[in-house]
Amino acid sequence: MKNDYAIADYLPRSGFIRNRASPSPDSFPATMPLGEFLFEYLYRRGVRHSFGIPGDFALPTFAWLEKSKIRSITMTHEPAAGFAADAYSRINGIGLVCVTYCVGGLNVLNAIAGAYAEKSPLVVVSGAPGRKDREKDPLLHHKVKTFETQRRVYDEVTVASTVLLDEQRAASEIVRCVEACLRQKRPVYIEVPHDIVDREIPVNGISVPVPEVSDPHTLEAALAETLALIRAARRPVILAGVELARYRTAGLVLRMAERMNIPIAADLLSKSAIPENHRLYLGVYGGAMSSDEQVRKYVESADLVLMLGTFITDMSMGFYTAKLERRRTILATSERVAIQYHRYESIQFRDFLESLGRMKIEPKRFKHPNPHVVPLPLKKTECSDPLTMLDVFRILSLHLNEGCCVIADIGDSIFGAVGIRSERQAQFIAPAYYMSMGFAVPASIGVALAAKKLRPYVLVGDGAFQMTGVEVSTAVRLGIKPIIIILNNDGYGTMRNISDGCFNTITQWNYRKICELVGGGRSFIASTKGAFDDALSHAQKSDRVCIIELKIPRNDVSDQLARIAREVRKVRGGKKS
Ligand SMILES: Cc1ncc(C[n+]2csc(CCOP(=O)(O)OP(=O)(O)O)c2C)c(N)n1
Ligand SMILES: [Mg+2]
Repeated sequence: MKNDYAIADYLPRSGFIRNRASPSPDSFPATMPLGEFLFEYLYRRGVRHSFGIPGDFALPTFAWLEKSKIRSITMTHEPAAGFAADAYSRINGIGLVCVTYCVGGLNVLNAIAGAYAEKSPLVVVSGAPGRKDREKDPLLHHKVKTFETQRRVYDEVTVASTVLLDEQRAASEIVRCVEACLRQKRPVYIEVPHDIVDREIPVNGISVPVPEVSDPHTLEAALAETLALIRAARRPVILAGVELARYRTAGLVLRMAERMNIPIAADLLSKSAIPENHRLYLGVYGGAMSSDEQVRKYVESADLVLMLGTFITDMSMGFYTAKLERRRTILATSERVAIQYHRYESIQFRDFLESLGRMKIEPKRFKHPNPHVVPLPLKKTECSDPLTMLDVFRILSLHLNEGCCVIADIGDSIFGAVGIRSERQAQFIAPAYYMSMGFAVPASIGVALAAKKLRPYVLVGDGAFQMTGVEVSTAVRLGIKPIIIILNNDGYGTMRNISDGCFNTITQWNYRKICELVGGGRSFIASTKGAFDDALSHAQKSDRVCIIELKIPRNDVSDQLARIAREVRKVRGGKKS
């Protein structure tokens, strides 16, 4: 069997949904100061927190932010602000980053690129030189090539951008960008010149763009074809994608699956979009990166795979090891509906899912292939055994419940996390497609602020921790209490398993001193299974930031990483350590 999906072919472009009601234009006064309107509009569209760092060009904008109902969170470094806002957006539905011109805006760019790639709806507001400053094109601090440079760079990582140089159009430009962000679930860029932000701008007459609708004939034809395929299928499976989380349609798909009795697998990016303790849930599918062989076999032997909101990426498909033939798949995303070898355009994702949910279909026969998926409890006799990667995820799974959100960084933290499976429904967030290191510690701040009931559980390698780990200081200052688990395997373990060299060596930090450095939190260190289990129990009872350093043997890796590294070596070459 072959995999005939061309990955680039299925990367989503853009899409529209019906959103919660947009604010009525009449509910604003006729004119408002630009800064006041900007943050009031963002507040009304759901933003409650902003992440960033000010600078002189941005100070007037930050002054309006401070006067608004949005809480401003100052982070230690712009990349961290971007990661925090990205995680916040994934949970809250929209997020905000506020930075200064170029030194801040370009510093946060990598995080915004990740948000674009993984469809996270966040708004970037950047302070900027004033309209007057730009006359005669002087050399002003922070300018790179032209005054347009930052905006042009941002055009590559956003779905809408604007520089608010014209007071008459400023309000409608703000509305256009914010609405594009909400509809397309991707970042937008708003540049605010410092000498315009205090000006009174006309606000009456702003119009909110009308949502696109499905073409009824195309929708009907696609549904008829889908219906016929589902009816004929004896062993269908749903591959639930991340767009179900972004477009808040997971419940819709779950009810449909229940009525039709069709099992569901997730991929690494969408893990936890469907409750993992649901009777129809199989596990994570991703070719060689699947959570177990049973899931892989089930999905690859299904006669129909309904891929709903799924991103088909190299990593989520286990580095070209997934076997999904287009002949037996239906792919529905916010971009298009593709059935077997042909595509339907002009269909709204939600319309397709809602109509599909109304279809009358006899429930399928389904026997769960793997009923004993929850992790084995820790036996007293094994407590003094050295900790292995396999046990890290098993022991963590035993402690998770509905109040936990696991955030995995890049490295074996994310590959091994495929195997996390709890009896109770924990949440999971990871940059599983764009794969930027440094995401998880700052993201825990975004998660904690977006959902007060969720306690973040960060899984981070020693390398990734050294990139953004000092952000624990912000968590301490805000009284947020993530549990940060540092998987210390003495360097870049993932890279070592693909190709080793001195470039994979990093400095050994004394991670226990971090709490002292940032003035708060509790630290633990564990090298046995029992010590990790104890540390987790203590951390769960603690109301402080907790940092647990795990001493992982240098050459120990999760099964998933071992398999993926083997595949990458096959394609790219390289010598394992
Ligand atoms: C920002 C960024 N830089 C570099 C990489 C490439 N990269 C992927 S994994 C990795 C090593 C991660 O090391 P660590 O955090 O210690 O985790 P481990 O692999 O040891 O589990 C590197 C350098 C990346 N994904 N992101
Ligand atoms: Mg490491």
